Amino acid sequence: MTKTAFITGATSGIGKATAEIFAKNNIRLVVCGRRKERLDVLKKELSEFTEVATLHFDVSKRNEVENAINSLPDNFKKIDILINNAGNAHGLSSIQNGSLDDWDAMMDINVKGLLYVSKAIIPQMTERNSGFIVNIGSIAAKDVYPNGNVYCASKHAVDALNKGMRIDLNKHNIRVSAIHPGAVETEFSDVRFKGDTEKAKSVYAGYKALQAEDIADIIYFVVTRPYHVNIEDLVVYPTAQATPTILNKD
Ligand code: NDP
Ligand code: 8X3
Repeated sequence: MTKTAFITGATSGIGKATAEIFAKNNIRLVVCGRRKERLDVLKKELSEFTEVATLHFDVSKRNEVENAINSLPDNFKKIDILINNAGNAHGLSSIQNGSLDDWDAMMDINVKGLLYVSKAIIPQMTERNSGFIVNIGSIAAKDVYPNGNVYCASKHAVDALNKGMRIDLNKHNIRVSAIHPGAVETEFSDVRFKGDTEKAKSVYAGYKALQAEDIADIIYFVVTRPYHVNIEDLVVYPTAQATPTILNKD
């Protein structure tokens, strides 16, 4: 039977690439993000492969999340696969110089946003005793690097929530997986450096970073294993990167 996936952060990067590979493999889609015009274009592109619904909302706004998910048309209400991907780093500063607004954004979006979306979708999965949740963490969930403090804390929280979900949902036959990428060349650094494109570009200069499609391939692999197989936790680096701070650049 055709599955339906709900992907947060589908307007760009990893989420968009995941929507593309899912669509080409006949998975129905609910694609989400704040930028409605991008969702509309994506829907147009992917509708030749599968049925697509769009939802634009800010994951950090509890009411927006609830209202958007409640507004799904009946034929899209049953979600088989939830990809908790929306998130970003905001700033890269020492703990003594960091901005409270950046800290709020990271905790509100990366942690509370993931919780709000999960809370709106998990009950229908527990009721059916089936479902699949993929949480997008980061190497920042496994390690801490200079000036990464609050972003790393937000992703460590995602790692803990991933484990907590797996434990609590185990008796409901719901699979829970986390993917933890190293450097992926997306809009991530544009957001981290607030539109300073030169600085953002320099993050991916001098080596071959992971591409959004590399992570999307892995997500598709994870969600298409036989039912008895759950890939719990997967860390993936570009070959040139050994740790968050050791990069073999030209
Ligand atoms: P992008 O900046 O390209 O994409 C981020 C996505 O998240 C966009 O679709 C954006 O949509 C969405 N998003 C951000 N904030 C909100 C919000 N408040 N409400 C709803 N949607 C939001 O980055 P990536 O694709 O790289 O990032 C995807 C995930 O991967 C993130 O969780 C990130 O932390 C993680 N990651 C990224 C790595 C990298 O090096 N790029 C490495 C490891 C993990 P919109 O702006 O339209 O709302
Ligand atoms: C994104 C990778 O190293 O910038 O999560 O934290 S890193």
